[in-house]
Amino acid sequence: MEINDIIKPENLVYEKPRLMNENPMHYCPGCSHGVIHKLIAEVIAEMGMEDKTIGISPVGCAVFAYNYLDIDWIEAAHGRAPAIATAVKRLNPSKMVFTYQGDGDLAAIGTAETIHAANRGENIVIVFVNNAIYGMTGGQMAPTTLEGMPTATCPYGRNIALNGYPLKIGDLLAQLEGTCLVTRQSVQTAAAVRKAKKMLRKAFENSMAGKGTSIVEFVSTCSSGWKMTPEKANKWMEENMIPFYPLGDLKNKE
Ligand SMILES: Cc1ncc(C[n+]2csc(CCOP(=O)(O)OP(=O)(O)O)c2C)c(N)n1
Repeated sequence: MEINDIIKPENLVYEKPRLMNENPMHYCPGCSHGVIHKLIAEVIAEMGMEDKTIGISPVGCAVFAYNYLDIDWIEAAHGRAPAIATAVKRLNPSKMVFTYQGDGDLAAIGTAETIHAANRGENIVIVFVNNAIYGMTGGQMAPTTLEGMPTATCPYGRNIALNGYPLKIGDLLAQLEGTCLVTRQSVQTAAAVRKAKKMLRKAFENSMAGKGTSIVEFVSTCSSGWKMTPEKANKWMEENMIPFYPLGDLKNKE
């Protein structure tokens, strides 16, 4: 029997998104970045925007996002992705423009860029991967680190008196007039992945409809930085991260 006799469209239950190339990913086992990349690739292809999408990649573990998704990319300096996305979208209004940022990138060094781009209502999508830690540099405390959560720079856990409160930047962005969609999603189960994809699609559609800034936050794991197995990290995220960063829409303007 030939392979084409087996792989008939009616037998196909899964196909790698066309926009994802064959480059082996550098992400750690259990990392959320790979799944989120896949969802972005699927949504862009389903919208038929393969040749019209420009991604702005961050500094952080996703610095190599441009190696995996075959679309146009620009690499931003740490935290500056929303400022670059602003220029790219204003100069190319027919393009679909998104940033892809970790919590260190978006909610620490890039706080000003993020807040002002969102407040201006730039017609871009901000994909925000919140793993509560600086992943790439070895698991240091981020603004989003939970109270009591140990990291490389607060080994006894985040101490509010010393380090301040974890920053719910999604809630803050939802208060701004310029945002039309702020939603918090995750990718640890099949159901969560499906929901997240739906909201990602809505965000990209909003950007093309000129509705303002859409932010899709992904509450994520970092098994290496958290020093947990992928399975334990997912459980820890469900038990600790999601109660503090509840999933769902923080704002969804029709
Ligand atoms: C201006 C500047 N400051 C600091 C760094 C070092 N640096 C590289 S990645 C990173 C943290 C990234 O963390 P995050 O944005 O949360 O992404 P993750 O790696 O967790 O996906 C830092 C501080 C840098 N590259 N440039």
